[in-house]
Amino acid sequence: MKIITIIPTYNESELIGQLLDALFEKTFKDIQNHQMGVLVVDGNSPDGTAEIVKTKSAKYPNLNLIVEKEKRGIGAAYIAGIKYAIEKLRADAVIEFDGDWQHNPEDIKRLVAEFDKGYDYVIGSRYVAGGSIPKEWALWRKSLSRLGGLTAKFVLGLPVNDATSGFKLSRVKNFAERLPLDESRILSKYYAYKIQFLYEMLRLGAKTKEISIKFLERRGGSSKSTLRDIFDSLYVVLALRFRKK
Ligand SMILES: Nc1nc2c(ncn2[C@@H]2O[C@H](COP(=O)(O)OP(=O)(O)OP(=O)(O)O)[C@@H](O)[C@H]2O)c(=O)[nH]1
Ligand SMILES: [Mg+2]
Repeated sequence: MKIITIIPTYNESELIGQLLDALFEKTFKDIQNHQMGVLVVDGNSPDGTAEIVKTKSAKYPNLNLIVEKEKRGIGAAYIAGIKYAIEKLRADAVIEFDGDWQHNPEDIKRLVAEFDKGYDYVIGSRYVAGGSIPKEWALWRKSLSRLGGLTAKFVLGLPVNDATSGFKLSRVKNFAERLPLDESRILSKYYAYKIQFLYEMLRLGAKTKEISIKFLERRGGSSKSTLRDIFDSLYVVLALRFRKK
């Protein structure tokens, strides 16, 4: 099968090169039974992220790049990426993956192993036994992360422990291809699209598995998450809760 890891980037020039090397030269070499590729969706970073990816693509033929006109939000970047992976790259599964090393490339093997067992949706979860969030995070950040996920879980009745994880694998056939991959149909162009997509995947009946991940501290560069993401997440949870079915 063809599995595409989608990495949205905005000003990740410090980190993207070594991340692509780790994926292509280490992780993917251990996955023999699938064709592994990467799609970077860059928000026209002024720091030269896309140029680094272009240079790497000469070395890695399964590395693809989309450069957006401008930074439009991580949700907008992912819908463009998922659509491209399905329509142009003919992916059988897509993996959502951050470009700042907060996700461990080696964990991709564990997600793929669950896909091989027949799961449609594999969630890298920070809040199951063996999972963790960065110990360096301030208490307010730890609390917000936990509280946000729990609010989504209980208000929407989601049977998962980490409703806002950014690291997951989705089967395309019958599932990712049926997501609202259109900017007019997503409730948020920012981080909160994750809650909507989780909700939709479960509604589609995806056979779901959560596996533990250690969510690491950013290795460099700077965070793009803002206070707006908190209100936006609350809006998405309520909009889904009160939406006419
Ligand atoms: N193309 C694109 N990529 C984005 C955008 N916003 C964030 N990203 C990328 O999406 C990934 C996750 O964003 P982060 O800023 O790390 O968000 P976060 O992990 O919630 O926050 P930190 O824990 O502080 O890193 C990173 O690779 C970012 O570069 C955007 O608007 N457009
Ligand atoms: Mg991050």
